[in-house]
Amino acid sequence: MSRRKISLIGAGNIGGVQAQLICQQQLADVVLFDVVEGRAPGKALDINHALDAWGTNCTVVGTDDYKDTAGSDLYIVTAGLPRKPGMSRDDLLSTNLGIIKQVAAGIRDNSPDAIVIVVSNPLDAMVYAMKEVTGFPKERVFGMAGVLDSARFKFFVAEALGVSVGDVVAVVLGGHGDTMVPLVRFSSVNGVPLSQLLDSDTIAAIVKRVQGAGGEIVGLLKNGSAFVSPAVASVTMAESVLLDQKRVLPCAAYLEGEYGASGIYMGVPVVIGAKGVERILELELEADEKAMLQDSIDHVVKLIGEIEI
Ligand code: TXD
Repeated sequence: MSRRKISLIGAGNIGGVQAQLICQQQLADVVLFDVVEGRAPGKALDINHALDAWGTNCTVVGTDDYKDTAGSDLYIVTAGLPRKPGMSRDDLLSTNLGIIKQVAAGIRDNSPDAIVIVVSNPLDAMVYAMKEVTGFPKERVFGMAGVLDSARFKFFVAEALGVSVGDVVAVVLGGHGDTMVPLVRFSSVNGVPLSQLLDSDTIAAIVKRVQGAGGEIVGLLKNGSAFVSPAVASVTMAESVLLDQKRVLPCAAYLEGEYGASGIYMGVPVVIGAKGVERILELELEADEKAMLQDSIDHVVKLIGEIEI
């Protein structure tokens, strides 16, 4: 029985950390792909020289040829430009759409049965384009955003309360952008509602910081965006697929009526297993939560409407 195979399309800041994490966790052999000459092979060699210390036999191959990705069980796609200070994720649409179309064709033509996790921004639109160009069923194409956004929410709550982040439950719905919806009512510290632990102003400030956390990091780094936490979040999703863990995670999934939306990708709670998105969980929302989510749906509909496949 051979080891599983994950191909990482994009060997930039996030791709390099993803390859490292997958090897360290002995999840699969890795093919690291990039169009910049030498970038993938160079990072592959560097990571392979750490395998001994990690006690793993998973290896990394670097390439710029999609044929080397053939037969992959899973792809994680970070190909595309990151934001610069002052840019919104949506500003990346036209450039990254062209890249994603190219990537989708490479995946479709070499691994027609693969599962694809998209990371590239603007996330909800890029996942949509990936599904449209590959022609893969909706359960096999989904996006990473909510796992990162909820991790940010958890951290800010833990920091405010001086508690372990592992004891915080935080839920974020909606598009991966300023209209994302941190659901305070569904968030807690070991079942204790946030409203019993933090005053409303502090909660409101945390919600706002979660929505702007990506931009906060872009502003600090000046050249590039968050990359360790997105790598960890996407590899967490990959692990749930490869080990069939049935994790309940917030992911950008294709909606066909759920949450009152159809024909778009958006962040919702899903069950992730060997088949990909195996189930979408519908939460009962109150009027104010529904209104916030509708704003997010409207924004994603508008963004996807700008896509020409
Ligand atoms: O939560 C989320 N989904 C976001 C996603 C969190 C953080 C970053 N987000 C987005 O991921 C970000 O806005 C970018 O669109 C992607 C990748 O971010 P990263 O920080 O890894 O960008 P880099 O370091 O520029 O790496 C991108 C790589 C780079 O090496 C390019 O040469 C390569 O993508 N690239 C390509 N690879 C394959 N095929 C094509 N056509 C291609 N074009 C560029």
